[in-house]
Amino acid sequence: MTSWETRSWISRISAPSKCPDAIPHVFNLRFVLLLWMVLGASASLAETIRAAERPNIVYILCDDLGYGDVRYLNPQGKIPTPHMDRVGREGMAFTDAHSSSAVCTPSRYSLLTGRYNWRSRMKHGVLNGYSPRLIEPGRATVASFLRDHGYATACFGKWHLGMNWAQNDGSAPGSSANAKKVDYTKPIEGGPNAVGFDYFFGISASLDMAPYVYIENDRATEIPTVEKEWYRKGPAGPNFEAIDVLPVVTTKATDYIRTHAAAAKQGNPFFLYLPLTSPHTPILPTAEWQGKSGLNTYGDFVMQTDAVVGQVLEALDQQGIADTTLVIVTSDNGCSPSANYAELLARDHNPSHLYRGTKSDIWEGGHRVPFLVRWPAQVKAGSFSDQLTGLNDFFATCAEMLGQPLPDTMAEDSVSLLPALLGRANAPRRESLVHSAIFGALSIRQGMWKLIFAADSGGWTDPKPGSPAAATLPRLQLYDLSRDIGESRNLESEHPDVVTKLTQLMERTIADGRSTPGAPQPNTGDVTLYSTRAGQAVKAATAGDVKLP
Ligand SMILES: [Ca+2]
Repeated sequence: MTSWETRSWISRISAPSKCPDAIPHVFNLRFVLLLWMVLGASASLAETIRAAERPNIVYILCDDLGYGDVRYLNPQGKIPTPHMDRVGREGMAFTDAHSSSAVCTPSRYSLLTGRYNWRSRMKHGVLNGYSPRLIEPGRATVASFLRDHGYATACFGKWHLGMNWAQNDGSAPGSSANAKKVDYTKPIEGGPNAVGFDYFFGISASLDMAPYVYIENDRATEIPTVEKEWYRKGPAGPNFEAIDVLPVVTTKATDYIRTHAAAAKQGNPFFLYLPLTSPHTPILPTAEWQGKSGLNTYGDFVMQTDAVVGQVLEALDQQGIADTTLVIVTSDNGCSPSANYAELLARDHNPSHLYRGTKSDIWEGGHRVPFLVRWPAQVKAGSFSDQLTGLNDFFATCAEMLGQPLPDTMAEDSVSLLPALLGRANAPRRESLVHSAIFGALSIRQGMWKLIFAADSGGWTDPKPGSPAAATLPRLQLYDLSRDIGESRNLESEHPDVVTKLTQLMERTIADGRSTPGAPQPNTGDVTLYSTRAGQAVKAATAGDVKLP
């Protein structure tokens, strides 16, 4: 029985109202038998964990780090990444892992909620630094779930999921995205503290988005009295400098490990979510790293990002909690064109590795991400997994790790990776996985088939959505990734049966409001399967959504 099926039955157990009273007797017997089998299967995994103790969890989310930037996954890569390589060497590397979106905000939504981003109100684009909260009030996150089960929870770094800045004209917080109306002296509602984090220190959105101030819990640490510019001009604190953010956040995060290690050893584990601001723009390596890669400033910044991973590992080692801490290192989307691919390719380094496209695109370069998991107490060192997985699977993985059932209203698109991590996966866990691109294009993977509901890249790579070139192409793209990992040969006209089957699967996935077994759930706003949005349309999009540079 797969964990996917396990979850189905556990969900039913947790929601007895979903089991009709009038089910036939024979079904009752089958149900009891299955219940016994499921509880037995589930308990065996949970017991394994209990025997070891619940792990601390450190989730390092790099920003725009490409699959090909990690040397362990791309031996031809030209950027030294010794610390990420160590995580892989001492743990498990996933080679078919995906962010749910090809851009920042939506991927973070899926990571924390276990629900596909396109079910939220955000159908395209990303938030800015003043956008109101995206995670729906009342919705559980993996952080609130872990906190409810005894974890100390903290987030350090780039939030980028919206927060409700107080307005100085008396309007409700979150009712406006107007920077000029923000009252920085007031508490910020709807931020990390509101969705499950005991503690937060970081910035509102990307490091090139105002306001340029640090936020501690629900307060700005200084009033932005000046203007500064990192790609975008905006209100800034006099003491805030973008180049300092990565080192400052790293110090705070490693201090957190040091101050929570003693409690962790006594059975009070922590969840440390560390969404880094790098190697996203502004590409600002500190003096120590400038010129180090011999490639370009992006290469230097990746090296500095890797060193952050090293500092976290070192803190765990020093505190003697490395064995009982689950460390994940991954990225929220593929590498951005801002890295300067031309410069990097000229030096034989391809951040997208074998994959077509970049951040923003529906092709693999947009969303196939490095995904390394180290947990010495449980995960076999030096192991690899080719299981299809998404960052949205983290929530169900934690739930199964704790032996806790997920109600139907939580983590609707999350499938536990625990069997894979424990080396007990003898079959794929996922039936399918949906990807999304910056302008709202969707695609679905099943096995090695990938059907894209768009004619174009869905993002910034040519042919762009709405371009004359895109208008000449078939409306759909179908690729067989087992033979064509570079998505170069569109097979949609040769395999109409596959197109039909995957289209029906996608339609059902949308209509059910979930992709895991359980009671159907509503989407937040209508979902458009065949996106017709082009870049221009996004510029005039809903307030609070902005296009990236
Ligand atoms: Ca990103």
